[in-house]
Amino acid sequence: MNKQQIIESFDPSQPGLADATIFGLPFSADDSEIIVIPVPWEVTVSYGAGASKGPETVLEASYQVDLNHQDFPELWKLGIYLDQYPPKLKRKSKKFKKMAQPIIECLEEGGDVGKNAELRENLNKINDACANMVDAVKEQTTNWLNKGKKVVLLGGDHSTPLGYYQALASKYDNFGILHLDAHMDLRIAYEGFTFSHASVMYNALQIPEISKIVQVGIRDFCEQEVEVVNESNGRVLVNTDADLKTESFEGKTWAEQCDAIIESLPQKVCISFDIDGMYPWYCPNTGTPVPGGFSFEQATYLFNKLAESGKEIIGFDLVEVAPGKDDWDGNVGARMLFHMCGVLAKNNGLNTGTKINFPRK
Ligand SMILES: [Mn+2]
Repeated sequence: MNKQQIIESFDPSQPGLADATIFGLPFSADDSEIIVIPVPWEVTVSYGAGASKGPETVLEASYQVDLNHQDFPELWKLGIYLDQYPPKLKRKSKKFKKMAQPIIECLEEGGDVGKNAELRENLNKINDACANMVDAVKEQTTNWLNKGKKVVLLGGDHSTPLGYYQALASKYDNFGILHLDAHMDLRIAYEGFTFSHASVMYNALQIPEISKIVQVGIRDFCEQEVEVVNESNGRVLVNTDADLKTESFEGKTWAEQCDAIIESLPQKVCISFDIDGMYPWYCPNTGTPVPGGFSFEQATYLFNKLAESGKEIIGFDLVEVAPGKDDWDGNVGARMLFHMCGVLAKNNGLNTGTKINFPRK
């Protein structure tokens, strides 16, 4: 069957087919405009665990997402395809995470990893393994970009999109990152791990094509991160949750705040969404939850506004979704992923359909 025939024979009102790809869609990679690269990785995670299961949690919940999205009712027809894991990544994540735990424990007990030959050697091995993960993600992203696909990344912890940014940087010579997160992730080699989840935006700053990082929702940072911001000469802009809330308590609307955030971004934008940027009740099982945050609808409103602003969205990542006893975290992640795919597609001129408007009076 060609793609049109597949679309005509598919009933989007039925729950997705179990053997289908993400969101129960019936398309192959070739027939899909959007490719989702899943990266089941969480080697340098110290506190809560589970982000390596993010992709499977989101996939399981995705079958329950209604395809008839109010803003993007025809998005599903474009095709969203969940790619394979980068080779051997899941197994390696387990192996090197185990190796990392004694190093993290040593530091937590005030020890010096440099004085322990075994730990020192293991730290080097872990940094090499993380560098390989970054390379594998870069290669997989580049392959799909070269085939003309829109590519998005689904983590994994927040260390996973660095190779994705590198791939975007070989295609676009100037872009910004709209970074939604409770954390700045600007630590330099956190706990000795060059590619720590807490260092991803510091590492992104080493990519010269990334001209700006605009952070939103920040409510946890260390002294070193403040220094990195101050020494960035305006390359890192920070909208802390406290500053945004104070302005809103004093009458500034979210619409006005979104306009200011969008205005501060360069023409081309990649979104990096750490799910813990939202209120913790949307992501109770994420690794490092922090009180405060923004709502699901505030995030989607910001993305819709960005899509309509005249800026060009070149990609996005969604990271740090982790499973709990029920499928709530996956449900939120899957719905956010679907919405962000709609924003990306619409902004790139693909046909996502006409917004459904209902009679209200
Ligand atoms: Mn975070």
